[in-house]
Amino acid sequence: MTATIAECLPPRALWPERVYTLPEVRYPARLNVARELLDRHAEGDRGGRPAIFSQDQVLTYGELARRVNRLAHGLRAAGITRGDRLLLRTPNCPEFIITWLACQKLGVVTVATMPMLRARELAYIAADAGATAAVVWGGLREELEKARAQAPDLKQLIVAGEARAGDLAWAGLLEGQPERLEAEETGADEVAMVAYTSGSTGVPKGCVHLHRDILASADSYARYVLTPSEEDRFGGHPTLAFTFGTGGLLVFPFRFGAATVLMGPFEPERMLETIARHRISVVFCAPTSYRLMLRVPELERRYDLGSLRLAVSAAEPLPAATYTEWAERTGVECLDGIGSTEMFHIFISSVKGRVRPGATGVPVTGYDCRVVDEAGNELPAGQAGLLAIKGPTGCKYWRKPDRQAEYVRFGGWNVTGDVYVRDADGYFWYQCRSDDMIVSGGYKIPGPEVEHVLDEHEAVAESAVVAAPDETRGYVVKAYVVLKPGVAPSEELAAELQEHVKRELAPYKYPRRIEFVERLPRTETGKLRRVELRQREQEAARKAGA
Ligand code: 3UK
Repeated sequence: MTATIAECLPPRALWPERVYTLPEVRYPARLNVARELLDRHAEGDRGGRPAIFSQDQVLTYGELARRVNRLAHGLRAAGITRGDRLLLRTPNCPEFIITWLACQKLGVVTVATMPMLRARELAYIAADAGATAAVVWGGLREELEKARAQAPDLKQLIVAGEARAGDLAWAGLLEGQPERLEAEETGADEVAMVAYTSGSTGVPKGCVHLHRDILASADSYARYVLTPSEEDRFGGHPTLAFTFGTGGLLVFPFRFGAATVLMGPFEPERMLETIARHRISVVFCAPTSYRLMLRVPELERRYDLGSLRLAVSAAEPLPAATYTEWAERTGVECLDGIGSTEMFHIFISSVKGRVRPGATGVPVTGYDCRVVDEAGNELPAGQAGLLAIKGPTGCKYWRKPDRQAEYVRFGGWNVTGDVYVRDADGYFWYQCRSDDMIVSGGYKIPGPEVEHVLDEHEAVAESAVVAAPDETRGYVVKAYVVLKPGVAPSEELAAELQEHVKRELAPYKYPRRIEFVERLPRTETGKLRRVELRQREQEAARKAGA
């Protein structure tokens, strides 16, 4: 028996306190996110405006609304109704957006999964979410079909893109269906989606977002930081299944009647070409992607980036050096912002014209952000502590009451697990994840701080710094280093890197151990998986001790 939604939500007493300091986020009790994002823009003359650019296809708001309505009728005819959970597994293509909006119109809860996930991970998510149906892209069906053995509730597979004989085809569901459909009268507090974390710190956790949460992110972050208009075109590479992408490539453009530009997998040249060809004005990328684009020779001469008004960087800190080089070469400001799957999107961001390179930025209008100690007391400027957030969005873990109590603490604050310093001017500076703090011989050393310094060395392409168990010191600082092409690893170079860190930072922070590697482990969303390197070190220590 599939669990009911009410059984999967955390107890109300453990919900974060919701803060509505902005008039824009005080929504009526009846609210349907798809009506707000789509139907408002599809009526009358406005329906002729572009909504989605994908390869050589353009979908107007009017056409998009007709397809969404036809699919919604088709899903209903297939027995899928309000409160059901539908797993969504496609690349970044119009079918994702059409399915997502059709589900929202019906009050069906979407559970989008990253295209790269494998059968075991998909089975976990499908079973945990209680998904009874899935929309899957033909080219991504195999792993989901394997997963079905462990996900008994998953009864219907709807195949989009290339379907085979005998499939319940996505395209078939639209056939002969009416082009109009009134959205369900969903509640503002009704569950719209469950987004799974990438699991960079353990098993994936479902994060619930209500109809109002999704709009609130657009009406705080997007409205005030991106100042969008109907003329904007949003683009970028994050998968639509990641809330960074759901916001940047679906919710934000559609909230403001703008267009979204979808593209295939990220490659630096393809991203630059897409910006130029589709006149993208706001682009969303992870910091690594900006660095890769900057490596494209003569990018400023070869690509016309004149349409670009803003670049957004999230998922990992944007180093000052990347910010500066991007600004100098493209003339466009890159706004760092920290967001999370739990909060739906960005809650601290840099603001155009007031960027401090290296800082994440200032609290997004509508959010209250503090740095606190382990007891929840606010710390003065300059002291490192835990980041605590309150705002119109917040963490509600699906079926994880224990994790919920860890995330929501100190009387309703969201505690993200990040260590931050607030400066005297109110800017927030990222230090590390609380579990990336290396304690060595009694010293506290933020691994990422050492990485930044290593990365400044001319021989280094990138690095990852973690704690390695050590008999004398408890732990020591261990650096995994990827060298630039053409640079050969050697003991001399390792010693030189150690000296470099000692010169730039308090000497106790230098990496006592250095290992040269070809590449670093990353999640699909581009995050460094330090957890994997930590485990490797634990394992090695265990073997050495045995
Ligand atoms: C880290 C950052 C420093 C930080 C995300 C924008 O990354 C997103 O969501 P995830 O759930 O991870 C959340 C964690 O990632 N992080 C994200 N951005 C930054 N650290 N500087 C940054 N700018 O540890 C945070 O707790 O995968 C980002 C929008 C939506 C998202 N889901």
